[in-house]
Parts: sequence; C-alpha cells; structure tokens
Amino acid sequence: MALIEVKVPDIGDFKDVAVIELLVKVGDRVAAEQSLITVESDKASMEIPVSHAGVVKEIKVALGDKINQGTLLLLLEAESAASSEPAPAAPVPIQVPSPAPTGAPLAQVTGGSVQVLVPDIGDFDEVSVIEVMVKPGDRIKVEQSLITVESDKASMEIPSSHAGVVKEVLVKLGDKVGKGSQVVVLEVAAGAVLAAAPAPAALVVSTPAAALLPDRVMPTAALPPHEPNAPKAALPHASPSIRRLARELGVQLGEVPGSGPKGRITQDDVQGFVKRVMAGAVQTAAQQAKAPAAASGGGAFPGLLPWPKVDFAKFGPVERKDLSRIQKISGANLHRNWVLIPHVTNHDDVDITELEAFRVQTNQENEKSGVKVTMLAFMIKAAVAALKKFPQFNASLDGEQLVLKSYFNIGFAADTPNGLVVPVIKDADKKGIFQISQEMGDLAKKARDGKLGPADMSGACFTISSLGGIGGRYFTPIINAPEVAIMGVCKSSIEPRWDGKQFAPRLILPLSLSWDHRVLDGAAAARFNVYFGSLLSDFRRIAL
Ligand code: CAO
Repeated sequence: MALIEVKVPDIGDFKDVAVIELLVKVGDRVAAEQSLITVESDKASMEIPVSHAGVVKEIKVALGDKINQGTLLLLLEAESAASSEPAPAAPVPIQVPSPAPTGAPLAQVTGGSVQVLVPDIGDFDEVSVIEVMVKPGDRIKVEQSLITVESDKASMEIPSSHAGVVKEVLVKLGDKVGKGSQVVVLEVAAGAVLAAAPAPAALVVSTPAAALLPDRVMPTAALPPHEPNAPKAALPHASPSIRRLARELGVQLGEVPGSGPKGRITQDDVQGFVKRVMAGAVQTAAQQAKAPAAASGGGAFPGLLPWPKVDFAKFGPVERKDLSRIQKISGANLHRNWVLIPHVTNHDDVDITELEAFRVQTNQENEKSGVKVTMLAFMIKAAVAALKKFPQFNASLDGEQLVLKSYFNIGFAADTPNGLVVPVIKDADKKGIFQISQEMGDLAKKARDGKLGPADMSGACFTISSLGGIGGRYFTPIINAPEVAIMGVCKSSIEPRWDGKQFAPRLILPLSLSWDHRVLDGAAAARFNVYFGSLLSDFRRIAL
C-alpha cells in the first residue's frame, strides 16, 4: 500500500473551475477511473477520475473551491493489486489526452448567410442528434449551443461559429452527424461572415469516457462504476446548458424525469417540471421535507449540498469559539422561521417630528421619576392599535386555521452580550407609555444580565425589533413564529419634506414590516404600515 497524491490532470484551457460535487468521502474504496469530483466552468461540467484503485484517506478540496491543473485533490492509499502497475511513490497526475487541435471547417459562407457545420469531434464519426436547441427565427450568439449530440461514450453540445438569426435547421432528432455535417443556416449581419469561429479544439472528446472530458463535453453512458456505498456518483443525465438553466431556476436535476434518449433531461423537461411544481401537481423533495418539518419542528432538506468544509487555518490564523446557549437556541428558531415562512418585507417612512419633541419634553418634565420614555414605548402602543384595526396581524397559523387573538402582548428584540432575546410586554393594551417604558427597561436589564425566564419571553402576538439606537436604514426582520408579522425600525434622521410650500426639515423614521405571505398580503401590509405610521405622526389619533 502506498499513499499517493491525486492531482488535477491537464484540463485544457480550463482555469479556476469550481468544484460542484464531491463524489467520494474519506474511507471510500474507489476503483481505478472512478470519478472523484465534478467541476464546472461556464461551458461544461466534467468529472475528474482517479488513476488508481484504493481507499480515500484525505480530501483536499471542498465544494466551491476553484481548481486548476495540478491542484491536489486527495490522498489515496493505493491498492497495488487493483492497479495494472505498482503503486507509485511519487505524486501521480491522471494522464488525460489534451484537446487536439483541428482545422475542420465550422462554417460555409454564402452571401449574408452562414452554414454552421459540425467541427472536428475527435474520435466520433457518427453521433446521434439528441437535442435541437434552436429553431428558425431564433437570434443566437457566437458560441451558443445549437444541438447536443451523443455517442455511446459522451455527449457534447455543438456551438455556433457566428452570431445571427436561424433561417433553417438542417438536422432533426435522431439524425447521425459527423465532422462537416450541416447544422443550421444563419442569416448574419453584413461583414460578420468572416468573423472568427470559436476554437474548434473546444469540441474534441478525450477517450476513454471515464477520463476527463474537455469543454462542452460531459460523460454520459460510460460513467465508471462506483462503490455501492459511495455518494451518488453519476450526475443526472443533462447537458451543461440544461444544468445552468436548472441552477438558475433552483431546480434539483435529480428530481426531473428525463424524456430524452437514455433518460436525458431536456429543456422541456426542466420547464415542464417547474410548471408542474408551480401548479401544485408535484412537490419537490425540499417541499416534501418542509411539511413534516413544519409539524415536527425538525427535518432535513434532501438534495441540498452539504455545508462547505473549509480548513480556514490554511488561509491564516483562526480561533474557535463555541456559540452561546442563546445563540444556539435563537439561531435554530430563526433558521426554522426563515425557511418555513414565506417572508415579504414592506418598507416605509414615518414623520415622527412631533412625537419625538413630545417624548423629549415628557422626559424633561419627568426627569425625577427615574423612568425614561422611549420611542419604542410609543411604537408598542401604536402596534396595539394597528393590531386592533387589522386583526389578521394579531394571529397565528395553526394547520389550516388562523387563530385570532383578543389579547395584545408585544415582544421586543433585545440585543445582549450573549445574543438576541425577545422579552414580552404583556397586555400592552392595558398599559400606559410610562408603565411600558418602565417594564421595557426592567426586561432589557434582565435580558442583558441573562436573567430572563421563559415566562418573560412567551406569549407574544407581534414583535418590534428596533435598531434605532444603533443605526442603519432598513432591514428584513425575521418573523418570530408563530406570529405572522414583525416590525423592524431603524434610526430616525432629519430629512427634507415638502409641506406644500417648501421643503422643511422633518424627523423621519424608517420602518420595515416583514409578514407571512401565507396569512397576509402586500396590500394588507401597506395598510398596516400606513396606519401605524399615521399614529406615530400624530399620536392623538390613538385616542380616536
Ligand atoms: N431613531 C433614532 N434614535 C433612536 C431610535 C430611533 N428609531 N430609537 C432609539 N433611539 C435612541 C434613543 O433615544 C436613545 O438615545 P438617548 O440615549 O440620547 O436617549 C438611544 O437611541 C439608545 O436607545 P436604546 O437602544 O437604549 O433604547 P430603545 O428603547 O430604543 O431600545 C432595546 C431598547 C432593548 C430594544 C435596545 O437596546 C436593543 O437591544 N435594540 C437592539 C434590538 C436588535 O438587536 N434587533 C435586531 C434583531 S434582528 O437581529
């Protein structure tokens, strides 16, 4: 047994390609030519195989890493018996043929038209057209893929040598094509016919299929075998452009049934899948995971990539610190709420010039009372009034029922050295501004001292998160489930406002209301903000 370093082989013109999939893990037994990782450029995805059989000892790359020829991928304890030659002691790069140059014609020019031809596609004489990606009338760019062809070893996309408008498509599904076959007739702009074609080398296929495949080529039928307990090794059967489309739409290709030859996933398959999901006809794995998760408070998301594992110390000195107990608890809650609640945030501005003047005056007049009246106390009262006017905001979702509350407990986010907590002012409708200010001060102190009990933090109907004492403009507060909305407040500042005759300096408070789109909608949220703002602008309205 010898420990060998497996490095990225010659990958042609590719530089800094991203690792999009790790196909093995430490401890896996791999066969020679088995794929280790998948990398992807903007033009192609490709699997990088291992040169020897053996056991994976250490993986040196993580998802998202950018790799180049020579990058160390992993350490392998090679099994000399499984290899045709003795296990080498020195690092062994996987030898892959470089893309061969070719002088094959890519286009024939006639007047303002160009006939795009199949370029040199390496060892393949006759390959089947399995996908036609353009139709007459389409405007296409240079290098845009026109068709996908497939041999028994690989599939590849044939790009256009010119930009232009497709006049005629000269191939159809199932046709056999080879070097020089006509693909499309393009109408090109005058003078463009002599434009340089894309480098044909990009289309050469290396063999065997298990070896690294260059630009625009991805292995299909002849994927190497994988260990039964190894992670899912084969990517879903689809071309790079389909992968890109799926990524843009957030579609997990593994969930899309392929209707093309050998189960290949086509553009229509991806679009059809999205339509069925939107119509509610099918559920994605993530959606299925959410339903039980919502009920049980747990659940994973199959299909999501694992969290990137990075050896940060590689890049500089680091220190590790455990999350505080509050961070762990609130983090888990915030994560669940963010994932399960469809959040929307409406931002608004409120003129609080008069209210702030009143607050300052009140504090001056009551200096000796020891209670400082805060803007947050006014907001809590305004929130109670707005919840009374819009009861669907004072609600919780319980399965298919909405629980409407006739009590008014308002939570407020408090920043403490150990993390975020949300103490609750109970029955805020029955309390005045002084009492609310006093209770808030007491609860905020208890929070900072780490002395809040569960009763101090339960039973809220609606939460206000104020960053006003710190700064900022707007943000997206996360709803504190099972509430259905949360008001975020940032720092007020003097801004010019038109009073009908002139611009006057006014104190403007920025608001950010996040709400649950399963229960509320944008119009309701806008009305809530307008009303809430009108109360803060003229607090006398609260008595109406
Ligand atoms: N605009 C401008 N100034 C504001 C303001 C606003 N919207 N809100 C408060 N201020 C001022 C106050 O008037 C006070 O000024 P003075 O010291 O001159 O009187 C100063 O900012 C500090 O106020 P405060 O923060 O002590 O009091 P508060 O009632 O506004 O807030 C509390 C109390 C507990 C909510 C706050 O201390 C806190 O923890 N806020 C952070 C909440 C948070 O982290 N939210 C994010 C959750 S999402 O991660």
